[in-house]
Amino acid sequence: MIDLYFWPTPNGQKIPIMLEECGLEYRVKPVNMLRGEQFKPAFLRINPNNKIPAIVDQDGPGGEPLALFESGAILQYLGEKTGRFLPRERRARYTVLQWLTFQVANVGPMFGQCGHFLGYAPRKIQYAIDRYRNETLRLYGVMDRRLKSVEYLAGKYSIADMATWPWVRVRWLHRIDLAEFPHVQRWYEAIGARPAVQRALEVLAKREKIGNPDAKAREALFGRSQLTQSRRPRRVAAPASAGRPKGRRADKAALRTPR
Ligand SMILES: N[C@@H](CCC(=O)N[C@@H](CS)C(=O)NCC(=O)O)C(=O)O
Repeated sequence: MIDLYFWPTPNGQKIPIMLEECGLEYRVKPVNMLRGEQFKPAFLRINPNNKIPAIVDQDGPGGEPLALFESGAILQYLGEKTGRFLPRERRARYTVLQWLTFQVANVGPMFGQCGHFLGYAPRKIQYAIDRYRNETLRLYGVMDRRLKSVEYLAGKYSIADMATWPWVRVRWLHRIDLAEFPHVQRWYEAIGARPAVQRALEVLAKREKIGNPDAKAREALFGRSQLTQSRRPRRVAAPASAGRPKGRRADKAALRTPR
């Protein structure tokens, strides 16, 4: 049994897609990040980075439970556990890992910032909007050229597609018109038609809320909660000249990281 720590967002949805594709048994543990549940000590013990998704595989390696965070690591783990959507042959495997890394290192952060400055920032900052929307458009171009010559990002349907697809699904937030990227459109529709993907989208579907955060969500996601978590407040944006603790003080500070 796999416990899925989840909220219905593009990063979250990657994991139920893979779980459904593989027919793995899982139970959903909602982490309402709009209300700050990602800062609960019990969740921080699973993901000290206070983000969904995370899993606990009760039947991990050696029969012991394994807790994992970072969607890319979780997808690889599930691919290895099941032998599906992550080939063993090295050339094919690294092609998948390359496009998976392309998603987690580029698509996620850049589309995310694009959506932030277009749909979440309390004031319009044109430089930031242009910067991240241009990057988003550039990445759509990379995917479109790739998908012109192959059916799926790594050739065959894989965890790289599962990681990328939910981000294309919320393209309205990034003001992307798929008609400009016909190969991405063909790929998007093929994946969206898969029964496992449709089942995955039903997980907590009623709680899905992208864009227009209310004051509580804004505080949980972008406010001081991010710095204080469940611990004592830290000073925000100390000047660089304030210096970092050295020697034993630094060691003690490191030990305060939630575990
Ligand atoms: N690199 C992480 C990103 C995860 C992430 O950004 N999760 C967001 C939701 S899409 C989250 O939990 N945000 C809550 C917060 O930042 O407090 C991954 O791929 O798993």
